[in-house]
Amino acid sequence: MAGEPDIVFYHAPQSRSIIVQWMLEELGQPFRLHLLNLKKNEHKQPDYLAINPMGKVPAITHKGVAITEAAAICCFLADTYPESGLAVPVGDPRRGPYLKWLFFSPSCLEPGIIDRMFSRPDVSPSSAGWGSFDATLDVITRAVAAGPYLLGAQFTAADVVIGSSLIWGTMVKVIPEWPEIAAYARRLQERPALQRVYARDAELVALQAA
Ligand SMILES: N[C@@H](CCC(=O)N[C@@H](CS)C(=O)NCC(=O)O)C(=O)O
Repeated sequence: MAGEPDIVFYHAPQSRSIIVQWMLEELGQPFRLHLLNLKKNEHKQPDYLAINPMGKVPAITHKGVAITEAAAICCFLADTYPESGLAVPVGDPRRGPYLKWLFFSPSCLEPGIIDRMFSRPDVSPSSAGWGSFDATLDVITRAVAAGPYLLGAQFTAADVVIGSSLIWGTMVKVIPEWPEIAAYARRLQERPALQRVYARDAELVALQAA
């Protein structure tokens, strides 16, 4: 009988943890799903706070070690399972740009989206690490214009991370439908793994509502 998988995934449907759900689906490694109901505050209970003291999803444990922050989890999984082809390995000249994109989403793209979503006034572009929302989008637009993916022909964990923020930002109508970004998002949404994730997440929403 198979034992506990190495990966346990702490997930709440319709949340940022869909980033890791997508990553896991692309990865194809077995994992145990631990569902959290945000409406019931299950993510603020002591047993989960021991895994993520921020009381946020996503989180995973890998062989019992807790890892949080969506981009870090995706980076970790891609490196830990190199046979998936989702990482750019150390030593490859594209490793630096790959890491840049992994960090760019939580440090530049997301803060810009949140600013716009909550109509926060722009702070000084030279003080804000993300410069401005428009500058961030412009950089991404130029990167995906050549495509098909951020690193060219290879789909990587960086596409999961940046792509998730772009798709979410477009859904909440913060990201404008610029043709390059819309085409990139469409390419990502055509991936069978992401389509399976959408279907599965809808089932999980229904399960939690029941
Ligand atoms: N920086 C975190 C953000 C995680 C995050 O904000 N998750 C939201 C879900 S979209 C959450 O757990 N919210 C519930 C809460 O804070 O109570 C990451 O990238 O993983």
